[in-house]
Amino acid sequence: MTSPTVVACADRLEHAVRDRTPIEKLTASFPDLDVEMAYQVQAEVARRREAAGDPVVAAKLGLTSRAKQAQMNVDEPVYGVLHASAIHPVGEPIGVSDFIFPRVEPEIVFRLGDDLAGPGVSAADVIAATDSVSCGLEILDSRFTDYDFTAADVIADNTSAARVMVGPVMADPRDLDLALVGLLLEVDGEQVATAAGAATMGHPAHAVAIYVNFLARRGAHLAAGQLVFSGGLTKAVPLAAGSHVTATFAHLGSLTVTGV
Ligand code: 0L1
Ligand code: MG
Repeated sequence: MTSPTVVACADRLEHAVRDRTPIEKLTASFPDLDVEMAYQVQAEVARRREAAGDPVVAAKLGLTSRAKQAQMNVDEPVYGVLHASAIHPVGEPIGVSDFIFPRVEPEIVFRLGDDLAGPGVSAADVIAATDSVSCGLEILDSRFTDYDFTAADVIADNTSAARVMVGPVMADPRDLDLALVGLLLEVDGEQVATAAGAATMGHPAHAVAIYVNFLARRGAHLAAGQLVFSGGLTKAVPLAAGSHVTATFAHLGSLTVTGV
């Protein structure tokens, strides 16, 4: 049976998304909410969305770079899921009023060709199981007042997942050193950050391997065909109406999101 705390937290998060209104962080009302229970809350909200016809189609890693960990004051990676409704068409603007605190971050996206199951998965195993890699943008949205949370809060909140975009270039990861793939992030033509793939735990495939081994401890795995967002390479930048955020990657092309 799902615990009353998990149900109550899932209810609050669902209402926050529906009403586009921030809520007090869950740990303020439920001080016993730990990381383990937070993943149960995340799974409960995902289960409800799937039951409503919105399947999980991708996985996401969060807080895999020091830039992101420092920005959010949480020093461990966190994991979430992406539903079909989260995949946003490239070139279509994002209505910022659909969200509470929309922010954007650049990521490297893996498209799996084979199932990936731990334990003992290495970065080389991840590369071997990957069909292609692309550039991506994640549009985050925290459901918590002042975008302030603990690790347990943000895990329960499905790691602030809101929307994602995937670039059209599909590169073979065997042809690239993903650790050295460079990235330039611009807001309205102004450079705001630079990074390389190594920002995500030394190598994006290493970050994915750690995630797959985490899943194995929970009796889960990644399936062929899934997309995996490997985590923001830079800190996230706010998305304002009328502004354009562009990420340009070496070898993987570029993506722009426009706020309206
Ligand atoms: O994708 C992420 O890094 C999500 C975890 C951090 C939460 C956030 O920045 O909203
Ligand atoms: Mg992210």
